[in-house]
Amino acid sequence: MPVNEPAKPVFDVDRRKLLRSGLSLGALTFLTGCDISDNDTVQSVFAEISQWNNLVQGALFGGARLAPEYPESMAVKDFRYNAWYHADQSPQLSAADYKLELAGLIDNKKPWRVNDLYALPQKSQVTRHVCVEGWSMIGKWTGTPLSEFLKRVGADTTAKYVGFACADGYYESIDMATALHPQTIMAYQLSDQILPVKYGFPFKIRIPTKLGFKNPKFVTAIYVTNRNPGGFWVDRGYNWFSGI
Ligand SMILES: Nc1nc2c(c(=O)[nH]1)N[C@H]1C(S)=C(S)[C@@H](COP(=O)(O)O)O[C@H]1N2
Ligand SMILES: [Mo]
Repeated sequence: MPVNEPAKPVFDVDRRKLLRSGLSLGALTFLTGCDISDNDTVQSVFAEISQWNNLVQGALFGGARLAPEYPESMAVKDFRYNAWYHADQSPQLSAADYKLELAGLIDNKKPWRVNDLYALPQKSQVTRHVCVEGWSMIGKWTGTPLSEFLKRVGADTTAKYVGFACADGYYESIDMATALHPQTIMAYQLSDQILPVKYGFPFKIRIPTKLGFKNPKFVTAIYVTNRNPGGFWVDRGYNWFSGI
């Protein structure tokens, strides 16, 4: 669906990370000897820091750490919506026509229909969604562990990345450890209701160990690859790993 190109958030986002890591812009100028008023140079330095963050975060968080889960009473019913466009512009996928496409290092690439997905084993979890824009909210999501699905379709789980394409042009990717993490689910329901359109019908990938933007909605394709596919916001400057 055609949507407006969002502004590039590179500078702000990475500057915040930089400040959190205890380095000032002045110290950075000193260390790198580069002119920080030159935007290209600034962005390439931030890109290097972001790459370093991927490595450090991968080492710190690994694949095993569990996100906190909360009592059901803490789950917010009227969940906040977010995307770069208004909710009523959300892609409306029809359950009858929908097909989840599979690609890359997967043995059985037969597309999946909604009913077949919804018939898979499911679990519920109450976790906190944290958006990089500065809000967070606890919700209850229900669906199939992505690891279970990847096993069923014969995905090569020794590959490095799992990528997702979405009906609104959004895309994301995660490391295999996160894809196989027990709390990473294909979420069909929010607050015990089939996912309403704006929240990503027919499903979103819910990853409570990652920032909100790494939780793609309206997923239309899943692929397994050894080449990092990047992501919609990642390619606009956010850090790829973005663990929480
Ligand atoms: N397809 C798609 N997925 C997306 C987004 C989007 O714009 N399109 N936005 C991301 C961001 S930044 C957030 S915070 C969450 C918001 O999910 P929600 O609308 O269920 O709260 O979806 C993420 N997944
Ligand atoms: Mo977000």
